[in-house]
Amino acid sequence: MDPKVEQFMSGIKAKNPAQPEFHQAVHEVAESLVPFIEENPKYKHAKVLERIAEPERVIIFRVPWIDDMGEIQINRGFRVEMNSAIGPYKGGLRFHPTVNLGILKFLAFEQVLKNSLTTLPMGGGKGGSDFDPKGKTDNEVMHFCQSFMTELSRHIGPETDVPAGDIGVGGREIGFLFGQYKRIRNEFTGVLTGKAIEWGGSLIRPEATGYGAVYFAEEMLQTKGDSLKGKTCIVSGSGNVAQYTTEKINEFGGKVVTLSDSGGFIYDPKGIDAERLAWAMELKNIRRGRISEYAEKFGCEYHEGERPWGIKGDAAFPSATENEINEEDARKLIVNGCKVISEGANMPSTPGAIEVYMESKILYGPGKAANAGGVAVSGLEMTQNSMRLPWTREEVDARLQTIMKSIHETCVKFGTEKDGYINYVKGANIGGFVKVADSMLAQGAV
Ligand code: NDP
Ligand code: 2IT
Repeated sequence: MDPKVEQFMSGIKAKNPAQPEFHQAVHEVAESLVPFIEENPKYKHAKVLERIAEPERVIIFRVPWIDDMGEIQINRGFRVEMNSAIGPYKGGLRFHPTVNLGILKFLAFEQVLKNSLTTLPMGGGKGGSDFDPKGKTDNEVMHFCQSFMTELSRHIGPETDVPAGDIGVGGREIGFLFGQYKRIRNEFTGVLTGKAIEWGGSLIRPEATGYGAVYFAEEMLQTKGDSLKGKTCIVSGSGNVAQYTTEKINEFGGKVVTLSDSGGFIYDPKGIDAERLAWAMELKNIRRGRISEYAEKFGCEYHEGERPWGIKGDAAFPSATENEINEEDARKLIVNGCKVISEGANMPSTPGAIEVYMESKILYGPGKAANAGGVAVSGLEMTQNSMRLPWTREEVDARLQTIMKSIHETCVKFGTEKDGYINYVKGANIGGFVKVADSMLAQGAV
């Protein structure tokens, strides 16, 4: 390891003990940025790297609520306000039992660079709770969301901090959170994104992360004169990102053969076409069932407790969660002929897996570039809320495509190596950093 990176990381680890995901995210970025900062000493003297690794503010709070049995439950709520150099804090809320401060700091850190890449004026933040929505009734989810927002409402606002969805937070939760914010503050504002279309949401926001990850894959393939048409695709997850990734791959003429959840994965060699996808979406979004039921319904394989990376495919779209592809999985993908990986999830590949991609010189789009379409359309939702004028589907989709192309160009600009290989990790890290860093320099030691 570069001794300068090592020295920087030992400081980060000492200051942020027991936060392995945060260390991992900062390390990946530091490997790209330390050499860049050496060449650009203005950032070094202003300690920009040290500053961006320290949240501007962290809020941790108790979330008490009463379940359907009348029993008091206590969860922990968080909001990490990471960086506001280029706009109000912006980033999702995650409700999942694994949520802790270290996970949210990794996500907020990634979000700062991702949001910068979108070209829109958004700072970075992330929040959530260790609340587990699985097995809870709508009524319990509502009571939890109301209690969570009762505290969070003091810290957010359309010009301050604008949360959205992430794992475990979709349209239902955003509705309950928005309702409580409006009631407490007596303001109808664009304080959250991912709202329903009838009350201030944007068309294409539910689709945006998945669509964007597919647009990004297509951009990467075009650098090789290739496309997704006719390609077999491995998708993990079966939530928001996985669903719309599958929809867009189908539109591009590819074939999706896997979906997964925390129980295992299904392998459908016939392909998850529009009709099967509609069934899976009803299963996941309305009945809130398990992906194993898909295998029962359509008579295909279900691999309990496994992830789909051993299945043969040309393209992979990890769309479930962090560290879901390890080094061994990455090797399996390469051996099976995978040519492109576009990350819908945040940090789904371990450092060992990323090394395998780099050695094999395949097309690898890291999450902060490939999944930025979601937050980009959140930014467009904020614009429409400010104008009080909604755009059509076509208008939003065209802007999303333009943004994904621009992110790709930024990666090419900052990530192309001497031998012509496009290192999208380096490109995204440096490309995202420059705008934030220059803004911090201009704004002084804040
Ligand atoms: P959802 O809650 O809609 O879906 C999450 C999916 O991932 C579910 O299938 C879930 O399975 C699975 N999953 C979650 N945790 C685990 C785990 N620990 N092990 C195995 N499977 C797991 O979330 P999203 O689709 O919104 O988010 C998926 C990923 O995309 C996350 O990494 C998120 O941060 C990222 N992302 C989301 C954006 C958005 O706009 N929503 C934007 C950019 C990135 P199960 O149902 O069993 O829990
Ligand atoms: O990780 C992400 O970019 C998101 N969960 C979306 C954030 C947002 O504000 O739309």
